[in-house]
Amino acid sequence: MKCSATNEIPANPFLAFVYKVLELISLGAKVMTEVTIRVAGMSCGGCVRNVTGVLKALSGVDLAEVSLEDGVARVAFDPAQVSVEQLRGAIEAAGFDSPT
Ligand SMILES: [Cu+2]
Repeated sequence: MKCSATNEIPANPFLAFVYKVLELISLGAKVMTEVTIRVAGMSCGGCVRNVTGVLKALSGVDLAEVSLEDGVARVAFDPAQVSVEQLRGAIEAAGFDSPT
């Protein structure tokens, strides 16, 4: 005989994960994404502070770490509030290049 229960959380692990994420979102937890963006044109610590500043000024950005040596910015952000394209746009608006 087939079970016809309808109110149970699915046993499928992917669906169980989706339910968990939805539960976290409903509790107010932010889902953060981390990305490494290339930044060209930086030559000193002032440039690093500049890029760090414009990234952190965007709402949705929680963390921005810029490396002059590596020419990259590592950003932790909330994808519901800001996109990678907007992060790159802010870097370019500050006078630097963000090659893909
Ligand atoms: Cu500089």
